[in-house]
Amino acid sequence: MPSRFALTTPIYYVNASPHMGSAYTTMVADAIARYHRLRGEEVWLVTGTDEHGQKIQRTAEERGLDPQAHCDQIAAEFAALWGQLDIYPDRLIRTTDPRHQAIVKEFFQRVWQRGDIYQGQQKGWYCVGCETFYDENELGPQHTCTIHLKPTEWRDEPNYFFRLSRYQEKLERLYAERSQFIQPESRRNEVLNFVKQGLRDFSISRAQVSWGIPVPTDPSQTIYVWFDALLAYITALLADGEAPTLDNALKKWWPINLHLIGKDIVRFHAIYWPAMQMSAGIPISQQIFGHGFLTKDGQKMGKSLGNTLDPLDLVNRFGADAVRYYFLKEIELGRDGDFSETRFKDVINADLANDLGNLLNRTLNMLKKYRDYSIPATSIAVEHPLRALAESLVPQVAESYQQLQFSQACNQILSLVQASNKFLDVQAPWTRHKQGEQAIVEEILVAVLESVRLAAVMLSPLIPQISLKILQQLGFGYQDPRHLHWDLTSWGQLPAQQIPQPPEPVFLRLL
Ligand code: ME8
Repeated sequence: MPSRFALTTPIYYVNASPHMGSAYTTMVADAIARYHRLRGEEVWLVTGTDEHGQKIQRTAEERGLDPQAHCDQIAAEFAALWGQLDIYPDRLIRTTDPRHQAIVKEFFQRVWQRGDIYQGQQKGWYCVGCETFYDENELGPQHTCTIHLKPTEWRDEPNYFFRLSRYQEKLERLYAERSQFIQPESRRNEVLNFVKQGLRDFSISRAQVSWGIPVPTDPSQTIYVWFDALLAYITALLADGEAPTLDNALKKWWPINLHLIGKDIVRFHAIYWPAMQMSAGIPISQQIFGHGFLTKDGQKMGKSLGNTLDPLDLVNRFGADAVRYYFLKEIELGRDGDFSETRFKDVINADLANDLGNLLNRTLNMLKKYRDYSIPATSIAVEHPLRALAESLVPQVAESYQQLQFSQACNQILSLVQASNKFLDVQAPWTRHKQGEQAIVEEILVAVLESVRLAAVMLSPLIPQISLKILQQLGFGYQDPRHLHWDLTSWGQLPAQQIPQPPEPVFLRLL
């Protein structure tokens, strides 16, 4: 049976249309999902929308819309964006899905029966943008939220609380036993420091928010949007038509292998969420990776600040593969990164149009000129420099993907492409052809085309359509990148006599 890999993006708030920040996490998640599929694993990629709570209620009110109608509209925009970016989630979960309500209620009951929920009085500063209470010392001047740069609101109301404090030791043990649980290391250290200061119980209900799931034991309150949203990771595992029970949801894909999130929500995922799982008596998710921010002028790009970059605009102008490639290669996962259109065009033109696209194009043109345009029956010796390089790179690229080091994977794959270009320049098959060295010319062309083939397969999690085009030009009949397999990265699978398609640039230079 193939091994399984389940991963999630955050469940995005529908307070505004999706932007490049939301697209970023989902593109990364899609690349991870595609890599695992390429390895032959069964994959379940979850994304979705977080539709309850005060922030959404207020946004709908401001727009003069019924909250559900508002949510339907924005959720549809998210779904459409994923298609535009060539991202195909296995489940788009919406927290207003009635099946989700059933899962939340059952989970709440379990935690209630554990004795981990009690009634108390919540006093504190609340940021509606973050849907979070903050301590005074975490706020800016005049009690402003440092993320949203807006005033927080004072709250003093009866709420239900979750006994997080009870899980302090168990959480510390979890972090100690599973050193890879929170990644990257810097985020792990932040969490350890935070937990060391002592965990306090947190309120999991709201008295004045009507747009939410009612507390099963007290319908005058609704469940806190974060408690609700985290559980969407469970609801999203239900098969179509399956009854919404925890047992059903957890039986195939649990525990989730990876929660990919931005660094802004690490605390919820690395502290609250495992404690909730412990309380409900279910195994803990395997890993949480908190990536960095896309910034504009040094500030987090976001819906609330309105300093966003529109992913649809980029896709319409440059195509999905270029957008995916830029963000995956140029921002080392875990670090912040800025977007500049000049840099974007430079990277895409250098890597995709010049290095990769041009290599294929010039080699196929030579094949056309110097042969009858079929792949020569030439086997390439193990010690051939391109073969030796490719064979040493393939496992390194696999390791980079495994470690979520996409930037490094791109550089490794490109080094094969660049070496191939250089090889052509130095070997000058055009001169050798003139000198009648036909066998050598054929060997050069086959070695280069084989390298391009390998590069295309290895790049397919990042630029699936360009990879497919390259392989089709080489004469392969694949119709979908999902038909590829990592086994295709072993050298020597370009069939002799195969007829490539007419050479045509796979990627045109951006102007
Ligand atoms: O927090 N750079 O939803 P959200 C990179 N509903 N990533 C960014 C980004 C930026 N500038 N801006 C946003 C929520 N993101 C909750 C999640 S999960 C159970 C509930 C990405 O719509 C990043 O992944 O505010 C961040 O964590 C996520 O969008 C927050 O999305």
